[in-house]
Amino acid sequence: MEEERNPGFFERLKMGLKKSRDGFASDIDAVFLGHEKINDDLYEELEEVLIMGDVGVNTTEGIIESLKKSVKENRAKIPGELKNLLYEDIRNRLTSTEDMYDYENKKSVIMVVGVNGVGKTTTVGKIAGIYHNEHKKTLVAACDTFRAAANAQLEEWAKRADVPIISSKEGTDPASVVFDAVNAAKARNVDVLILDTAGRLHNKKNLMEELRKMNRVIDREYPDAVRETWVVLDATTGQNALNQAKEFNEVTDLTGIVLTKMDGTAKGGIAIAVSSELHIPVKFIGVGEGMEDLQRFSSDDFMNALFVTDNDN
Ligand SMILES: Nc1nc2c(ncn2[C@@H]2O[C@H](COP(=O)(O)OP(=O)(O)O)[C@@H](O)[C@H]2O)c(=O)[nH]1
Ligand SMILES: [Mg+2]
Repeated sequence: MEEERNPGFFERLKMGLKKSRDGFASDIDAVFLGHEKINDDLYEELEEVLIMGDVGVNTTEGIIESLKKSVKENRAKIPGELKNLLYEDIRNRLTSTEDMYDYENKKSVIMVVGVNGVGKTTTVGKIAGIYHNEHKKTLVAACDTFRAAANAQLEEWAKRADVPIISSKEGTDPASVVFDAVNAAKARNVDVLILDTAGRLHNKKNLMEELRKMNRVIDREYPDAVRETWVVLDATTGQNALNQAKEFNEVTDLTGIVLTKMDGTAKGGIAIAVSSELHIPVKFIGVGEGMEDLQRFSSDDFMNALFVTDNDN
């Protein structure tokens, strides 16, 4: 994986996170620069900046509390030390697990869920492109049969990614598209099958039924496949994104998060909030509309791309 990483990769991430660097990250930096001592005033300002930056009240409180403890343990005296403790704390909250990409070495089915407009179809297309470039046999399926345009949009992406697609007609039962897709995947010895779905959270019961039905078809038709279910979250919607993830997690077992439109927010803290509160790893991060603007998530790269370090000044 590492050797296939293109050299512009980190630069692209950094560019995509520019708004958050100039906003959220430099606001944090300013708090530390504005104080000579670690005191209540500093903690209060930091708390405010974290909450304003979409880290959310719960996670922010957790961070402040753990910082106060670390400061005691480490006998930290100056704001610079506290800043390093903060970065360390944030890094630890970015959930990543050793096995989070294990499915890539097996036959897998990735179901992509999320509410309308968050970037599901785009994400399916981009991920298909990534896997195709990595020489994995990839298939996508248009299980969003709610809107006629959804199928056409995915066809466009499939063409761009140079992967085959199982198309569908508006109004078809999504479970029957799943049925066709998993059987095609088995017959063609596909490595990764990616399912685009319709997001209609306003009717939770319907959605739950629909997801359950699709899951049942995969369980029955393709029991050997490794199953992944990812919720796509639009970073520009802030705390709403967190609530959406929670709701989807109630109706299906999420194994991953895709955070899109990070390029469109100045509040990069949402990545910290979702990771810290849901304990589900962010697997991919979207920083633009193009094919190349989706990457596997690395907490180290994310930290380095987002936060202002002394070398930057
Ligand atoms: N700026 C930006 N736009 C994105 C990103 N991901 C998706 N989009 C845009 O979001 C819009 C909705 O995407 P779509 O895939 O149709 O969402 P869906 O309704 O969830 O399938 C499209 O205009 C995409 O180009 C991203 O990472 N950055
Ligand atoms: Mg769509």
